[in-house]
Amino acid sequence: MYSEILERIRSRYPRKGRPLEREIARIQTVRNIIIDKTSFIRDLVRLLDNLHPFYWRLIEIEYDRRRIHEAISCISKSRKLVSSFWEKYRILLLASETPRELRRTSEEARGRMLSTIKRCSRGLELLRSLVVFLQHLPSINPSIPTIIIAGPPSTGKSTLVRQVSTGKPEVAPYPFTTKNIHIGHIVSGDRRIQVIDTPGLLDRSPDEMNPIERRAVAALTELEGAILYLVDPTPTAYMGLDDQYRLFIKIHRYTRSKRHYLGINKVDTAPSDLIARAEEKARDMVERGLAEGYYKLSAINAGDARRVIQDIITKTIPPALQGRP
Ligand SMILES: Nc1nc2c(ncn2[C@@H]2O[C@H](COP(=O)(O)OP(=O)(O)O)[C@@H](O)[C@H]2O)c(=O)[nH]1
Ligand SMILES: [Mg+2]
Repeated sequence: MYSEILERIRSRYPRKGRPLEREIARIQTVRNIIIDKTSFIRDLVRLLDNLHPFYWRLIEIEYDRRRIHEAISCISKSRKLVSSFWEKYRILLLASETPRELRRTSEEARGRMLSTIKRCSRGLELLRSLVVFLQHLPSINPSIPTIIIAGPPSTGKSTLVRQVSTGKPEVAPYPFTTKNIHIGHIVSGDRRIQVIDTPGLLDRSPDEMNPIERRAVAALTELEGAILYLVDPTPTAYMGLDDQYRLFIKIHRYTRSKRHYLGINKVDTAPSDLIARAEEKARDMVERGLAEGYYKLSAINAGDARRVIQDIITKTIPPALQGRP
């Protein structure tokens, strides 16, 4: 970034004209290029000032928040200094009495401008990479209520998200992980809700995740809304029922700040005795304070899926937030 500034200065450097005008043009060129190349930080500061904790948590997976603030402060100060050097040295150039003094003053001005920005060169690199990172964030809108669907593989999470979404769910890479986030949007009148599925994350135990994945899970808990954990009561399931509830307890441990609901899925095909067993365990979770409640549903049935999501919204999201994008 600093080398880009030098490169740009070299290519734009005024070499013609009478000595006084030329030297003034030279320091002005240096000033303009530095200001121009660092102007992105004004938008960045505005953005960071209003950034939702969800995105801050994602940023903090890879970046040190203190370093970001130090870099911003370094660059803001340099910008002010460079502008004040420009004001001051322009007057000194005008007052120079000999060509030698003119040249020396101009050199000094350029040297001081460049060295103030050079001191921030690492910060500049950092912020530039942060800007690129911010441009590639998943299109989750943290100010819209979000229901996160969790549960072991094959319990019907993707089916549920598809069923309740208005339109096709979006798939976005989840930063710093090899995983994707699937975002379903529900638009009902003027209300908007997001339903998300995180394959490879909330379908397995956080105990077995790497630190980055665990922090990616933690970031999700900043979103307003609740977690719906699906279980499949049938013995053909990927996991036995006991293991499915054990996994729920583990996921709960890492997402404690959220409200949790259980969804006993596939009631259209599951034998009634197994549904009853799943229900018994769900009641146990509610009694232990791990879940707010449970539903029996069939995610392949759109009406059923919507009813469950709607009920969770009504129960967990304050009316003031419902449908205020
Ligand atoms: N019978 C029945 N099958 C379902 C239901 N929901 C999902 N499935 C099926 O279960 C399988 C796994 O579903 P999927 O949504 O991919 O599960 P995920 O791995 O949790 O995302 C698919 O074959 C679905 O069609 C349901 O309510 N009833
Ligand atoms: Mg899936």
